[in-house]
Amino acid sequence: MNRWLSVAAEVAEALRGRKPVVALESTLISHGMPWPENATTALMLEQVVRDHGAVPATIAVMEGKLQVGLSPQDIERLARQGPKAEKVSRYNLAPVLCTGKLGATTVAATMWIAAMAGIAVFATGGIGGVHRGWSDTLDISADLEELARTRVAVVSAGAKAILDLEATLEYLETKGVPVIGFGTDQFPAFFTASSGLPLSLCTNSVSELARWIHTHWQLNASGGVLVANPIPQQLELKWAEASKAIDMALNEARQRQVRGKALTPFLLDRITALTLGKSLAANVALVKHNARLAVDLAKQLADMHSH
Ligand code: PSU
Ligand code: MN
Repeated sequence: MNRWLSVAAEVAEALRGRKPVVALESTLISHGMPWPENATTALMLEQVVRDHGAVPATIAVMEGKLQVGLSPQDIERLARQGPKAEKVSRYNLAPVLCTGKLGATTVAATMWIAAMAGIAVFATGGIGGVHRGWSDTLDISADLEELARTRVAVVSAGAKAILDLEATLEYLETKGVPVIGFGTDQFPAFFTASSGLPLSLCTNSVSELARWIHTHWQLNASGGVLVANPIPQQLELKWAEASKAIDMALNEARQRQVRGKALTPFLLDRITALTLGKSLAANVALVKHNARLAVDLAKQLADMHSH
């Protein structure tokens, strides 16, 4: 095994026995949510995965290792450090590892590490994507390139609604990434169940979902699959409220010249304040919902591999 990889005993045992494992990311903890909701959410996600019969593997960079499977103490440390932890993507993973800093992994870095460890399913909130105004800034999340290159199924509530969702879908199509709506034929918009953008791939069945993913990989395709699982309707934000808060937050970011890796955390934080915490509650609910689906998907894929 890779000398940089440190896999928790429980996770290693599950992988050896071809039992279902679900990877979870850590940027969501340190940069995506405030203390203490970030800690309670991260611990709750692990519990949801366990309760439904899979092993959780939260991933981060710690003590000069790619740590796959964290202790509750590790999770609390990441949550308390918050934005002081490095936000790690593909471009800075090696340097952060070498300097021994605490690193919170984005979707991109988490996918990469999960693939190294042999984990096929990963649950997050919403992936990064093509930012609005991309033609001036060229700000396109490395999450999309990672989906193009790394064989992991990412269960998400779509891409974050702060983005240019139409351009994000176009980019994924160009890169050959299947985007599969689960229980919907529209691309979800993170805080809300639908963006109004149609998806041509959709299914209501986890076994069909697993079959499509398995077959995609059997064709020797490189790259991941994006599962788009909408937030349950009773928990979603109202579109008008969400889009108003997003527009206000985007304006503030422009005025204060917040750019690059700071942009997504800034917007999420401002939207939480502007919606009086409602967007945070929706974010917690949607990741939990994704973790639940990821367990079922991991079980199906594990079954297919053991036959
Ligand atoms: N999903 C959430 N909250 C988050 C993220 C995802 O519900 O904070 C994080 C993921 O780690 C994702 C990152 O990779 O936001 C995107 O950052 P950027 O736009 O800078 O690539
Ligand atoms: Mn960016």
